[in-house]
Amino acid sequence: MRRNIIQAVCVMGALLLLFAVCISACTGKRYRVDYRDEAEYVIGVSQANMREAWRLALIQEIEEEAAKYQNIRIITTDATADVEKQKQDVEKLLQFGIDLLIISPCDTSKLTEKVEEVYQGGTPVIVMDRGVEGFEYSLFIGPDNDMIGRQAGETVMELLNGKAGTVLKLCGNIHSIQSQERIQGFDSIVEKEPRITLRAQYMDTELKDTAYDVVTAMDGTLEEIDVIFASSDYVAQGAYEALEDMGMEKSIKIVGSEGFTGEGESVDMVLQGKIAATISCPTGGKEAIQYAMNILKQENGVPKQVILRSHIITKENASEYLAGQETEIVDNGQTITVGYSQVGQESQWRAANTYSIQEAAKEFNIQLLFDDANQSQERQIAAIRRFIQEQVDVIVVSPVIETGWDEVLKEARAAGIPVVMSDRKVTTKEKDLTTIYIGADFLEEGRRAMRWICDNIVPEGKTLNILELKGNKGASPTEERGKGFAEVLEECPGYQIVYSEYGNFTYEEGREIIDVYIQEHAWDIDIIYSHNDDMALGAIEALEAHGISPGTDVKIVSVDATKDAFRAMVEGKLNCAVECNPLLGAPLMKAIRDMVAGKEMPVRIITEEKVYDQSVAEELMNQRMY
Ligand code: GZL
Repeated sequence: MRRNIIQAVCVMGALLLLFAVCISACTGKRYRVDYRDEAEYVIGVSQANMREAWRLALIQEIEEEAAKYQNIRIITTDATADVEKQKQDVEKLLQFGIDLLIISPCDTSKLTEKVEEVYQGGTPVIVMDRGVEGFEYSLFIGPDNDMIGRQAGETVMELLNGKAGTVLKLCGNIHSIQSQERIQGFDSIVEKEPRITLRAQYMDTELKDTAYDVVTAMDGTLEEIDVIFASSDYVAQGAYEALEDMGMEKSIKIVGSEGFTGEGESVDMVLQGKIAATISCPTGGKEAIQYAMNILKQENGVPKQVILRSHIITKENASEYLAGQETEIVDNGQTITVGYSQVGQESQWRAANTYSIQEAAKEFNIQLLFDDANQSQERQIAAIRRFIQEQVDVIVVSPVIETGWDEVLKEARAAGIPVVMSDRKVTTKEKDLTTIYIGADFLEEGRRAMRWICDNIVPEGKTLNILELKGNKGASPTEERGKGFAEVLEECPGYQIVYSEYGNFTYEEGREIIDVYIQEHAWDIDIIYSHNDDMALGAIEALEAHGISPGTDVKIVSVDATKDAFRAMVEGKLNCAVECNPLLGAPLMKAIRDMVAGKEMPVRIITEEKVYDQSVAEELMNQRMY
């Protein structure tokens, strides 16, 4: 009897499976039962190659973090450094029915189209380490390779201690964007010192054996070398072993990069005095899974880019660095007190930004001491000093201008209070006076404005005159939107900026600049580029007062993309709005809670932004959140 039941169940099971396969064959859909099991989410990971130790570390970190979640499954592919294979890997992962793709591209430009296709097809994409061109992805997580190079350069300069010397750059994967950025950052520091002679040995791979062979082959010419900068830790290890076999390990110092921990790895070698230093290059694997879950659960506050922090690891701080890697992240939900110094109330963007911060503070259990500086740096500095006296847990500043903050930031550091930069950046003489920057990529916003002009306003037989309405002098959005715009302008013949004036991001001053221009010149402007909507809207009022039709007689491109800008586009008075997202509250407060809980902060978190024009304004206007 029992046997008959078992047989019947087997037959039923086989029929069911056959039925499922038929369904799958008929509908063309892979039946997920074989890949999903009980997982709620399947995450595909396309790795460029699994032969580089850093890439293996990335996969390991992803898998370790994913193991903390019961409801996700990871499927990993190895492109073996082959672009075409990586494209096939991505296709295969999609056929498995993945819910999100994490990809570390073999090659930035050659994988851009495939990443765009997946993202635009509706599958969220997290790009890691090597980027892709443009912004058609959900999130980028990676190190700042230029910063890693600069930190290595600073370390080499300290090792030479102001003396003349010869430095050998021993670099692999020279065609990879990260090697190029690291070398660019390194050279930018070392080339400042004329007494340093730079030599270079470039290799096709970053394997230890390759480095060993290259350095060994240099025997006889190594005598003049004082320091070797190795573009990865395994190159550093290969160089060290070669020098050791030639009895030269004491006469030549080595600086590596990647900062692997574990027995015999680079941090261990630093502790043993084998290499002088290494620069950490975090993989971001843990962050990738954490953000993937935010994306899959459609939580708000997911940024566009997370740039990870790298550290200079020497014998003096290596033990502290290792201890920091083991820090347990504990957020016991306690109320955190934050002193926030806001620029002022100069624009609608600012009003939305302030509202977003105040609302998010409530959501994240943050007690907010909020000061509005009315665009006065002096008042911001006074507010920061008040926050220090009140011993807040964290200080946040949206600085009205970039410079003049060193002294008060040193006071905050002396008081042990971390300072977060929100919305705008500062430039300080001393390093590490601030923790993380959360905001926009102003350079890219400027580029996007001019790219839209180049694509949509075609010079017909004459050079088009541009009038630029600038924000307040010295503010990072003003300087960088101007710089980004000028970069693309250089690539686009047929346009010229004929007038450029500071309008301090206000409606009134935007209007006033146009009034003054019209009084002093015959109207000869074809395009107005405004650093924000408020100045653009003031300019529109002035143009209409003088009988000039905004949006037709003169095209107008603005930055921010507030609801009033959408309204002006619907009315045909504004032609393009480049988005600058003011809703920084959620990512800011999430970062503050993570920082207080002991999590290492990225260097910067960049928000998601798009470009809008009249073709989409009516459809999207009512969806705008600010
Ligand atoms: C940009 C922000 C700028 C806005 C303006 O992040 O600092 O300041 O573009 C605002 O609208 O006044």
